[in-house]
Amino acid sequence: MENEYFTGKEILSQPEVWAEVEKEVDKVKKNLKHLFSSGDYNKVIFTGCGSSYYLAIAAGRIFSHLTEKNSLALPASELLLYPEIYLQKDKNYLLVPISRSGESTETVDALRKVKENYRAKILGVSCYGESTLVKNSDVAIVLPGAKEKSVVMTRSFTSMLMSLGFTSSILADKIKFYQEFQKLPDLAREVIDRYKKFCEEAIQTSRCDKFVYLGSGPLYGIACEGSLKMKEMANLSCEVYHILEYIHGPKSNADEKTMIFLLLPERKNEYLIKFLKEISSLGVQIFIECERITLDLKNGEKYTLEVNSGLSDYARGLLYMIPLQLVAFYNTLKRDLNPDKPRNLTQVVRY
Ligand code: F1P
Repeated sequence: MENEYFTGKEILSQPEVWAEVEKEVDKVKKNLKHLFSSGDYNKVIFTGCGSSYYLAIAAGRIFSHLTEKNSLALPASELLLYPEIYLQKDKNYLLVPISRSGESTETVDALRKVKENYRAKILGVSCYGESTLVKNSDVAIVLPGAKEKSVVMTRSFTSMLMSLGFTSSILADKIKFYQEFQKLPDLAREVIDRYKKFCEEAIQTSRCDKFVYLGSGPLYGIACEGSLKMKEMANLSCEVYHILEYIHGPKSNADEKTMIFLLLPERKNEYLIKFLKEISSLGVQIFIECERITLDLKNGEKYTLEVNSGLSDYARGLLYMIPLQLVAFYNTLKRDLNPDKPRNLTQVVRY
């Protein structure tokens, strides 16, 4: 069934496509190191639109943790509408514009404007080597193997994020993290083999029509992207929050038709344990993604997906992404919609 749609094939192709990412990063490794060491950057700004903005959020958090450098993730439109909030004339910036097409209007315009008006170097990330974004970058990571026929981004999102995971590990000189990203293609295969059917059944058996995505730290961008897949393909309204924010108001909307995707970090944290107890009492269905469920977290949750990866939260988020893409895909089919033909959307948004 997945193979009848470009989107399905592209989701399932991720293990093979991810396996090529390291080589593409390797091609520009020297240039990346030079770009990073040659500028005394006050701030690194990750930017993009839509999925690529959510990617910027996830990548920025990985980058800051690994390199211990300041970073900021912004929708490209913020740099066009309010540059004065984020940029100063006497500071040095490394701008990291991210775009599958390399042609989204705000991303390309923001890149040009920042370059013209501020002291900035550009590290572009795209799937298209001939794109405007790549042509205007000082150094670019290009992932042609992650291009897609589908309108919605799946493997391009994960592959570009992975390339920035490798990049952050290289710039921080942290081999342990580099090795974590190397393990991802094989682990992705295992997650798909173990959980494809599980995701399909979770959607088939549920009566939920409200979807909430909760993730913190490096997993927040992943939660945002999970919710965007459900919106774009299945045309459902979704909410997304940093985990504990959910109890500060949004929980008032929770009922038996609410499914909460909880992207658990691997840290034993008293707040998370209390949180899980509280949401378990709301009558919602909980879909947990975690490294391995610990006893005190077994609280009557309905679906528990353990990736069992041995990775830190920073690399593991990529494994959490695949099931979120799958549940959105299956819910689209359940609603008799075509995942390859999302309403009102085109592959590239230009205006
Ligand atoms: C980003 C984007 C996607 C969206 C749609 C249109 O494009 O807005 O998030 O799903 O496909 O394009 P890009 O800048 O990464 O090419």
